[in-house]
Amino acid sequence: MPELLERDLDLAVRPSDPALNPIADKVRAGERLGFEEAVTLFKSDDLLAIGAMADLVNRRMNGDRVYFVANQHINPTNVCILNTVCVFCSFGVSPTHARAYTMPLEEAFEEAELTRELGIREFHIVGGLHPKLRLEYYTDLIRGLKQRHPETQIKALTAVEIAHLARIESVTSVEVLEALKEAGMDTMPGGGAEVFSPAVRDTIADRKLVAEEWIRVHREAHKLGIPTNCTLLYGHVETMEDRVSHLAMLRDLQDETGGFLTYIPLAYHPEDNALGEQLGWRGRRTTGMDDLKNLAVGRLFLDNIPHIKTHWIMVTTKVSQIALSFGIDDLEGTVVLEKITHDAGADTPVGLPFDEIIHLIKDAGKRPVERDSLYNVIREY
Ligand code: V47
Repeated sequence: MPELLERDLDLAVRPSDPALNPIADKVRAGERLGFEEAVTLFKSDDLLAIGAMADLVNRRMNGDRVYFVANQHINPTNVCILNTVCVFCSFGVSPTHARAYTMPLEEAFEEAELTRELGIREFHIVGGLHPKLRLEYYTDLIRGLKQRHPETQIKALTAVEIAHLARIESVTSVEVLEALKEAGMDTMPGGGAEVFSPAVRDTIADRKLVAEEWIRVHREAHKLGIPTNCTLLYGHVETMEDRVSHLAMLRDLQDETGGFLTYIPLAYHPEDNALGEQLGWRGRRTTGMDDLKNLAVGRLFLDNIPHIKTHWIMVTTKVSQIALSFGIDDLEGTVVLEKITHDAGADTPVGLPFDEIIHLIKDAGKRPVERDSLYNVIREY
């Protein structure tokens, strides 16, 4: 099998961009890529060579398996004290905004109840930084969901939300994580990372949790035995160097803790947010080329993170399906009702039927594997 893979790579990769030749040699040899090499990949237009290299690395790690989870996104509130700070976000609003909502616990339980017959395995819970919702609201939410759906795992709250709760409760982030874990939180999502570069953060999310703090909260979670995900928000003002510095910080933490399950590049959507207006980018989304490149370079650079996920909500189901031949082994799940990207103009569906996910994966020549939040296999198709 490995021999066949090497031969496949030789057939598939004759980089037309000569700058990629030394990188292809390192990929063949299974060597770690450096900062400059990743920048070269981002700057190259030789998408097929980049994709073939990422495909080789992925097949070495995951064979032809493509993971997916039957999940449901629940966003308990869109009220966010950072609503004027995160200029890229269309979801968060002030408490007095006409669109502001905060779910009473019963409403969140009812939303979860609507999908009972769908076999949901993961609730993905994130929301705004509400000035008044206390830690107890979240522990009651998690405990209540676990009682009602003991078979469903809970992926909840970004590092930014954890740090916010620690601040309003005057406790440490470790204490918040411990309380959430005790209530039944299984894993943490990767949101809130955006781009770690201080210059970019100053422009798109001034005064939001800084990079080192985001990393610290994930380190703490990993040490408490809570696996987490990680993300990069690309396609706005960041440079290729900013992207790679960000990935390098994620790779360093993974070397230290091994606690990241998957990396998800997130494609910036410019509608209905101040950044999109400022850049004059209304209607100008990331392109398929950049979407596939971010996914493939993620696979090539993050050699210690076991899975790379394509978020079809942001890049469309068609790009996500093609990504399965560009190094990607995880397709975002059923989702049911997505709000954050749709508030920013996404024209993808808000959720996907289970069968359609299986169809997309099979039609890409891959093996669909239904997983839980921790990548335990539930069923192969
Ligand atoms: O943190 C906000 C991003 C994130 C926009 O861990 C935007 O499995 C694009 O993190 N355009 C939340 N992106 C989503 C997220 C996520 C999604 C799927 C799976 C997982 C996981 C995590 O969405 C935010 C922010 O980075 N976001 N506004 C926008 N206009």
